[in-house]
Amino acid sequence: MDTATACTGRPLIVGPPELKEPYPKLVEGVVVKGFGRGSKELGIPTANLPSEVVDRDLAKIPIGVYYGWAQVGGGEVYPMVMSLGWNPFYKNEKRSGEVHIINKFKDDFYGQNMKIAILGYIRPERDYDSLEALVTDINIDICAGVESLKREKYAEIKGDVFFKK
Ligand code: ADP
Ligand code: RBF
Ligand code: MG
Repeated sequence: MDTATACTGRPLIVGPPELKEPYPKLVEGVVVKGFGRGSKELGIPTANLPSEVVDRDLAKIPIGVYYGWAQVGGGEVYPMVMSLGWNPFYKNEKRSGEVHIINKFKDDFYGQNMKIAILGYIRPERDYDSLEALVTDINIDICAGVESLKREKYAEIKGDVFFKK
């Protein structure tokens, strides 16, 4: 889908004007295999966090869709959108945390350490009548994430020591 079509229908600047509790939420973990449902084939691969990390570090964060920064293996820091929840469309039985990094990678990076800074909330999780409707909404999330991250207060966090350690 082209960006002009994807980026309509919902507000694109989301999240609070100031960063406050619980943001920035800094979390890291090794990228694990997910459900293998072909997110990659849809053009939206999601790097899944280990369930221990989701259960320990993301227990208090409400389920939903978020935006922030992500870094793999100490490399560059990119924009990301994350789904935290039960994926009602697939009726998962476990809460998962999956991160779509807004960058084209040459190779997979399973087993590598991923650091994320969660910076704001986009929307609640939803159920959908079709896979197409889910993908359309995720593409709007990507636009909203990119647009929202352009605000100045987020640039600082991109350069935070968290990503330099
Ligand atoms: P799985 O069900 O195993 O999570 P996916 O289809 O969601 O499979 O693909 C996720 C994998 O794709 C990630 O673990 C990572 O190795 C790779 N990948 C490549 N590009 C990206 C990207 N931009 N964002 C997230 N993961 C990516
Ligand atoms: N799954 C859902 O069931 N409901 C959602 O609202 C939902 N939102 C998502 C938002 C983003 C930004 C991402 C990356 C994933 C989302 N998912 C959601 C998870 C999706 O079902 C999962 O990544 C599938 O593997 C896509 O095929
Ligand atoms: Mg995945």
